[in-house]
Amino acid sequence: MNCQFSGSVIGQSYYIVVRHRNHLETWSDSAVLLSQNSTYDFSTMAGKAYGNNQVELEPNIFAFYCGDINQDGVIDGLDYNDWETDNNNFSAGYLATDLNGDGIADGLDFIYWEQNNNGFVGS
Ligand SMILES: [Ca+2]
Ligand SMILES: [Ca+2]
Repeated sequence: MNCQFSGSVIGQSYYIVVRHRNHLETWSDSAVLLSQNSTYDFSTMAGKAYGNNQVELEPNIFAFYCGDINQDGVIDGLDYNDWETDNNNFSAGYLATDLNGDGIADGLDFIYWEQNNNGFVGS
């Protein structure tokens, strides 16, 4: 993802916050000094996120936790309820319950929710 900043934010430090329709809100580990061409890569280590709150997908490749379908900061049974409704209705499209991004809410998404629910993951 690329973001462009200009004006008074240049030369100032800010936390970077990423919000996604079905992932946990994730903050940078520390404030980042913004310049004309700043970069920040969360994926290089868990510690790039505040509280090391990322999952290691492959050796040394990290990502945000998915499954916070209702965007309340935790992955729990309330998210399951939303997934179950869409799953039972064979819902398809751009859905928060589509955790693997294939356009369908189904059992493949449940696998991601279950893993992060069982890990008591929250922001
Ligand atoms: Ca939630
Ligand atoms: Ca899916």
